Amino acid sequence: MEKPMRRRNFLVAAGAALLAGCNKFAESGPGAKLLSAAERWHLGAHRFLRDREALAPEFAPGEISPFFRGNGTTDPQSPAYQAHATQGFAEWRLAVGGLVETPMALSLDNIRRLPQRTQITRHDCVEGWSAIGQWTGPQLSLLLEAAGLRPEAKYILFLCADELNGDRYYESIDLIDAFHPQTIVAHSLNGEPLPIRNGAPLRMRIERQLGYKHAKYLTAIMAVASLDDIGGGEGGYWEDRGYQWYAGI
Ligand SMILES: Nc1nc2c(c(=O)[nH]1)N[C@H]1C(S)=C(S)[C@@H](COP(=O)(O)O)O[C@H]1N2
Ligand SMILES: [Mo]
Repeated sequence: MEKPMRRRNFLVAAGAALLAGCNKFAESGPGAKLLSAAERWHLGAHRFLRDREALAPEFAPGEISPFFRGNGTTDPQSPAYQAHATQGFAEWRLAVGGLVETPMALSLDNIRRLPQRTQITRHDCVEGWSAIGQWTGPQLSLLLEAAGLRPEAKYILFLCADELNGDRYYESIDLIDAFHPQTIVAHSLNGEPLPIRNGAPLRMRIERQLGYKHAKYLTAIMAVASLDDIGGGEGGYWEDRGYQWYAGI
């Protein structure tokens, strides 16, 4: 299982071993050059991870937008989704599967009983609007740890209940974002169950990335080794239409 922490520890250990082992060698001319290259590599890798792990800004309750608009799908039309909505999503299940040791199917109740994180963040859509909302749900890392990622897992795929222009919406992220503390499976917006407009009953919050990464109407979380054979192969509904896969902000 490759978690950012472990990976960072590995980098730190590898860097330290390199530096310790190279000390003598470093006294000579070409050694010094090698060492400084290794040192630069180590610092660069460390800086990269520190940046990817940084938190998105969080806001005060008074800054919450009075209305959090909906975008893209705002009312999935499939009979199955409509039936779930009529039942207040009592039968909704979130599958956690793919390259995991223990596949799971979680009810909303299961999800609400896990340790929760609440965060007030700003959502930025590429279409040129932003909104601040308070989101609550378990960290994705918790679900992935419970399911147990297999070593081949490289990406986390999010499957959704809605179609846009005849294609199923989906998204994906790497393991650094998957284990980021602000990456949560949200069931509430501003202290209330998610409105249908904003992704009921579950949607992702991936706070270091743009709005289209935040999959709504979430039905499954899958660990995969490659994105090539999924959808159009680019890792997401909008990515298949030319958007960047890594939409960092
Ligand atoms: N399933 C699904 N997720 C989705 C979309 C969508 O159409 N379907 N639109 C995306 C886009 S472009 C944005 S900006 C946000 C909008 O979230 P909101 O409806 O809560 O404002 O959801 C994202 N996630
Ligand atoms: Mo968006």
